[in-house]
Amino acid sequence: MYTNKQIEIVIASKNRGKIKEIKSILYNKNIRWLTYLDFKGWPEVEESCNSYEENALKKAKVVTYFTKKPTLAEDSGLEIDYLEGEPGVRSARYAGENSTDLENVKKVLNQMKECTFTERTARFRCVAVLYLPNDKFFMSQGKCEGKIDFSPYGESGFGYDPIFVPEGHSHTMAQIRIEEKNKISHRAMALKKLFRIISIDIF
Ligand code: ITT
Repeated sequence: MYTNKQIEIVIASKNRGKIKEIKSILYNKNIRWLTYLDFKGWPEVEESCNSYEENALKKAKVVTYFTKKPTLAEDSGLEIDYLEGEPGVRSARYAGENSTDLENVKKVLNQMKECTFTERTARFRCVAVLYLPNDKFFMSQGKCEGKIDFSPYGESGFGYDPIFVPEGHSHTMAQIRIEEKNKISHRAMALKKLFRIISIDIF
């Protein structure tokens, strides 16, 4: 049911690139987004699971229990065929705990020195979860196919965007505007699906 009241949803992420994209993909005047900046004592969630589903669910549940509010979390990663699916769920920490985006990108390029153009296929995956304080939750997935470039290009986005060329494009994700990325990204696919499923329940 539609009401004029704004609902508050917490984004369970400390990744500023992700937070910016989530707010932009799900822009809706009926939603007031809250983040870790709005709370004291935000819990650290160890992403120890081996699947995007388990990690996303864990982040969403821990933060819902902490904030007592509906919470949106997502777990995402880059899967490179030449690297047998790596970095996958370890994408954020591929070059080590607390590694920077640049260090992760360098490690990927280093591992792919011998890889030919045709073998450079990859995809971003995202699993998104909305968890409610009554323990009901909704989950959805999205992916975006593409190729790994030979060098980094572009300044926008975050993570592996400078080396990921989406299928049908000639530029990396970091060379296109956020509005363009949000039409094709794994995150946009997962979040739009999720909000189609839940809009009836929460509005
Ligand atoms: P939170 O857990 O706090 O949300 P995180 O960065 O640790 O932040 P993940 O564990 O889901 O999030 O790791 C996702 C990583 O995958 C992210 O750090 C990037 O390295 C990569 N990644 C995911 N989506 C991406 C995108 O749209 N563009 C570039 N890299 C992306």
